[in-house]
Amino acid sequence: MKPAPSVLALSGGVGGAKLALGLQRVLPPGGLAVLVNTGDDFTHLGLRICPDLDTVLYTLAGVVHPKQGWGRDAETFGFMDELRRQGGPDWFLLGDRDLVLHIERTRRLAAGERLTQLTADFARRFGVPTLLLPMADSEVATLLDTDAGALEFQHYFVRLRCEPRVRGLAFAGAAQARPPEELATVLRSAALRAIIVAPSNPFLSIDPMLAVPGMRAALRAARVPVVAVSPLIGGRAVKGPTAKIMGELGLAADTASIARHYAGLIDGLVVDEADADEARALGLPFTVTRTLMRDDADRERVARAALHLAARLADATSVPTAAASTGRSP
Ligand code: FO1
Repeated sequence: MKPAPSVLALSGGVGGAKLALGLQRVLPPGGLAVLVNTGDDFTHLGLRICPDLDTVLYTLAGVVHPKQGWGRDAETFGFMDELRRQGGPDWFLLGDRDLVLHIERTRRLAAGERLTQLTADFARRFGVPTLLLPMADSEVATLLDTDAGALEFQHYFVRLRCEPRVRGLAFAGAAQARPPEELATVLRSAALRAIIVAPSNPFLSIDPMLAVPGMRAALRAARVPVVAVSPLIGGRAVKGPTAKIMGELGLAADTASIARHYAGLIDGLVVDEADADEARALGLPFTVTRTLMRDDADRERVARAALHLAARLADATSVPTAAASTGRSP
């Protein structure tokens, strides 16, 4: 039998997946569960597409496109070429191998399977030892209120390349959504030692999860340290529109804004060396490392930094954990 996960990570797409891979590499097989944003999901060409789930899956399976950070490596685009020839919508790239997951997911959902179940089966078939959990089985859609009108996430992100100015965000369907029962099992388990919020976009990737009723309370009720890895390095996002959106929402793109955004959820923050001075002024436990994750050594280093901070916090509050009694990281 697989061991119960000792760590739960919250992740969006590319950046979060890198930390998830670091965590998977430093923990024993089965030691990690990843709760994944599904607010980016949409139905396109009749197919149910779950980009963040697939990005995390491909990354943990070692088959992600190394440069893009999403989609498959060694991909071909025969389908897209033919779709273009037929005048179909070609703004969202679907590789031939990648297409199989969308087709299978759509078929299995229509047959009545839950997203959580079929995602776990995909992970098993890819040989991924980590438990992948969508934030909800029902559909939730991140909608952006922008100067170009109301936009579904992928239209804003891919079709319009994040160019419109964002005025606000909404998560359609979130109020009716519920965290999957499989998440409750992880959170109630005595094996759980830490919850790590990956350096994903707090507004686009983490907030949709926290918008699911009961999610925030369930995470806190686990009574383990919650540690976030800041998505900013010296006021800039490694990839994606985090800093741009923060500016558009009237927030300074700095560590203090990230800490304030996660207030009430997190107990500690991992920041980049460039942000060490800023972090010192926060009054929040923190640790410093280089948070840019270019290779596996980087991913493991950031993963270990987050786990060590969580273990330190568990010691400090004398939450009885194995880490506290043995001095090991979770
Ligand atoms: N991102 C792009 O920038 N362009 C694309 O055409 C694109 C297609 C795509 C297809 C499948 C998939 O799983 C992801 C895809 N992504 C694409 C990435 C995706 O839009 C974003 O990484 C996430 O939604 C943001 O986390």
